[in-house]
Amino acid sequence: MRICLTIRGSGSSLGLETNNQHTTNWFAHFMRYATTSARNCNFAVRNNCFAKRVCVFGLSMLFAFFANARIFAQEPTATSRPHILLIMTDDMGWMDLACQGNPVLQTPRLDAFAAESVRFTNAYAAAPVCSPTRAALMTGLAPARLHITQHGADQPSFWPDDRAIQPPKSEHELPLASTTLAERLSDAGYATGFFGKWHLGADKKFWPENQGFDVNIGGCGLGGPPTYFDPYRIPALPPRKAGEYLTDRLVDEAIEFMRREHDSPMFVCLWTYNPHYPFEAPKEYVDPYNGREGAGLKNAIYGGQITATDHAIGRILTELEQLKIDDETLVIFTSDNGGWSGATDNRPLREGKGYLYEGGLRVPLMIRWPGVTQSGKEIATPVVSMDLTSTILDAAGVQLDQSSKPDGESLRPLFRGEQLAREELYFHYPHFAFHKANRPGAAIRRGSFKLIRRFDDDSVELYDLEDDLGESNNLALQKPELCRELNAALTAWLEETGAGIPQSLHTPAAKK
Ligand SMILES: [Ca+2]
Repeated sequence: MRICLTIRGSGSSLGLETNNQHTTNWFAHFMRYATTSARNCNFAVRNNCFAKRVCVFGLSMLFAFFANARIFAQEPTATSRPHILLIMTDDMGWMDLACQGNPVLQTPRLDAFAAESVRFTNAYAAAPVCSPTRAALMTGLAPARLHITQHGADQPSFWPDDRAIQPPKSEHELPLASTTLAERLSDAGYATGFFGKWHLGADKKFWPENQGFDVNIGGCGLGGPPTYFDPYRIPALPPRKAGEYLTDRLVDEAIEFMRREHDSPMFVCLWTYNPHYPFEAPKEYVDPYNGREGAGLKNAIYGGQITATDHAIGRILTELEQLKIDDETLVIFTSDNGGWSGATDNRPLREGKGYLYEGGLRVPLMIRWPGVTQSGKEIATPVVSMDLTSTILDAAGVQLDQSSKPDGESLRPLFRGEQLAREELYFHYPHFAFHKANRPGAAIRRGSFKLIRRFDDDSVELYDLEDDLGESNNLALQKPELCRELNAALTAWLEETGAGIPQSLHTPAAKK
């Protein structure tokens, strides 16, 4: 009989070969003890995997000597499964962190995390508004394919009276028939916990506990919290302590889950309500920003929300260290769409939430995957929310069947210095946002070029983001051939995904 035990985080395994079942059972018990002892040892460099391996190997050899069995060592395997901590903020803009270049906002914990991570400089949300990105990340499928393309239920109050087109119907509930990331990881043996904003169905039957999560704290149909202070009036979050701040509470709950479950693989989704409207933050976080409004800060309370969020996320990252699982946890940090221009300064990007310009789509993304990512590295390859789904499944060793056809790719090749297979990213937002100021459209990015098509008049805009990050110089007239090529690719993608397209209201029938 041959058994082997993996030292999580190091990716290494030690094993034993014997014909004696009794010896095998004792070895399993012994190795669990040895591994725990090694993890708890106070090495000079606590996360020194080599030291852990030496310690476990020494103890194992001792056992083998007495048990008269043969010990073997195994090289790191692709089946080592990390814990997964997926943090997604709500409406945090691309420029809303100091490490992203914001000159005012104080985000020391996320800046430190960025320094230990790979930072993606061309990361995109699947959509410029909430729910579609959430659905995309949870399924690995593009919002256009899911027909979940609007922030919650679309409604007449979002439609300008003088509109030339009528937006298509958008689903706003993630169907129970969808196979979610949580369901796939749960099937693979992960404990699954959801903490925060869900926004994928008002009816309880669509909430996280019915979409693959063992635990749901705060996830419901709400797109924003009625208030950030307890009592929150959030259906899936009972009051606890009057005046407590929402993000602190969610992190407390996530930490409690981690303390309980970390002996086996965990999938922890912390999807903060912050820094989405309403503007509310503890005074101690707001005070440093009072009077500092200007470039990089429109609103002192919003600044307080960002720093409060940074502080809370810092606590969960510290907890990984205290549980001694930071070197065996894949941590991903991102946002669900660009910053809302009413709250934050997205410059140098154009516009914000609800637009297909970079301000609406581009988001922070940092990934720390011990043994896989290099600290402090930056990657400029354009990536999108669905890639995170594929990356997580890759890390967990979950194989997708052919029928799943994910719209993302695992980012692991990029960490090895290789390229992704695809050449384009596509976006589809055929709606008017809550602010009604955008034009419904779709977009394609290939290389440094981005083409946006407007559904109201079928016009296109073309930008070279390498030279023109602010999308101020429309090259459509100068590069008609490239426009035709990108527009044709966009048409083919919209057809392939079965995307819902707005209808013209200027037909003879409609004019009557
Ligand atoms: Ca959002």
